[in-house]
Amino acid sequence: MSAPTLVDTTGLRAAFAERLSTLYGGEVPAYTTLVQACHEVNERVMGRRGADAERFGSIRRVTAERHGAIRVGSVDELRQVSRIFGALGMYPCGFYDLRDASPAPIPVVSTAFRPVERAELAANPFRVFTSMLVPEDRRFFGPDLERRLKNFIGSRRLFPDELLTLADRARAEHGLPVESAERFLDLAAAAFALSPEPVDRAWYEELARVSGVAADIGGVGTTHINHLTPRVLDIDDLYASMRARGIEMIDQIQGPPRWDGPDVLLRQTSFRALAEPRAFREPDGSVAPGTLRVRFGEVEARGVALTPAGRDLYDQLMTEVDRRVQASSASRQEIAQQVWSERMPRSEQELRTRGLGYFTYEITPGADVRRAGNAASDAVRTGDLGPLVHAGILDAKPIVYEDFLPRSAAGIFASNLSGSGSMDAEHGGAPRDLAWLSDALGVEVRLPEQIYDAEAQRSKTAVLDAISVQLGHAGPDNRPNPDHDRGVTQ
Ligand code: OOG
Ligand code: NI
Repeated sequence: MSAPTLVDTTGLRAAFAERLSTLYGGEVPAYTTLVQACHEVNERVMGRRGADAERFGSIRRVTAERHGAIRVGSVDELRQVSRIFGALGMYPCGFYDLRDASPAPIPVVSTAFRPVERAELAANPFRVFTSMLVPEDRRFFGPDLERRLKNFIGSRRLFPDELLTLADRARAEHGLPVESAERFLDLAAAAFALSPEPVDRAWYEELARVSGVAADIGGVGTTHINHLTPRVLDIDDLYASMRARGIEMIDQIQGPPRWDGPDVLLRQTSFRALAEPRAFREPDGSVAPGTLRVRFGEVEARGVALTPAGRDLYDQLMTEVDRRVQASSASRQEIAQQVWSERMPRSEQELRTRGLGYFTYEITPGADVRRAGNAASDAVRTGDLGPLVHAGILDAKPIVYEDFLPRSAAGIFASNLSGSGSMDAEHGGAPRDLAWLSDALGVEVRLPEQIYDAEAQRSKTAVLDAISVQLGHAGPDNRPNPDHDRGVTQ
């Protein structure tokens, strides 16, 4: 007797990422060009750098890796999103407030749904940057518009009940039987497709005067995936390849500059999608054709996750770049390279020893811990792995950054807005933070740095245990100790 085959959580996530990729490629042809260009660049980098190219994730992972972005209108809608992504093993991580972002304030707060465990990330790291409108924020919306927005959003249904029920079942059972899985994936992908429903022109335009993002969220009856981002191993090469293919990219790569030191955090760039045909309902009730530009293309390269101290340094350097850009005629890229070469650690090793980046550790294959002399027992005693890494006994591997950067996100939003919108800074905004979001969602929103830190700590404990075992079981003056199965910690 065999049980019906279950598609487990990881399988559902991988299948969903693939479906969205097919869907988006059908809707936005430039996306397919982008994915093709990424494959070519990744192959070139693999050819050039070999195993080292996989330092931040296997080529299998990187090839399948995507992040998407969606936008919703209320806490209720976000809770439903959380149920659907929960079924895919994706949990809210991080809090991004884009309401006072530059170059353009956006009336949303955001989180990212993603896998958390290293093994899950390695199997498929699909993540979705998810933004929620804040109609209560008086800097953007007056009381009357807030009320009408809430009515509109409150009366729509983004996700059918059947989808939500299947999602709940998948979460409870850690997967779904094949047939239900197919149904779930069909419904989930359909919920993020662009709707053919006519857009109410007057309503859409009223919201667009406040913010293009408010119109995209609250001006239509559905949500949609607005970009799907592949990962690339050399974003400068990719940028040039896309231009050579005739696709107009935004004028720069966001995040850290290209330089000859370690890659940190996240570098992203994007292209503006062409206007897509949409039907509009005119004030007289007639339906007329028109266009909207709501979907675009983005690509990213990822580097080492930074500790809070590393992140502070990164933020300081970005501020310094801004300052010098104001006062100089050199390009932002040149200035950023200069600032980086003055103040950013030149090597991963230095990032680690200065406590600026997160790393995991393993015993270097073939290394003999017992030959490390006192360094090994000292490490067990003090917890300081530095000397063992230095001696080549341990290998320190960077933890890849799995999250987003608020400033880059704001730049991505802004580069795809037609109008600049309007905000009245005289009014108070509605306070929102990570704790507020956790509360509203009824699910803990994790702090990314805590996830990285826990992983680094776990790895450190595991490697110290392994060293203890090797010293304890094979050390020259080790005597069997029946009370102590590891033998060395005293
Ligand atoms: C999200 C923009 C942010 C990123 O990669 O930083 C983002 C949006 O446009 O909805 O996806
Ligand atoms: Ni993005």
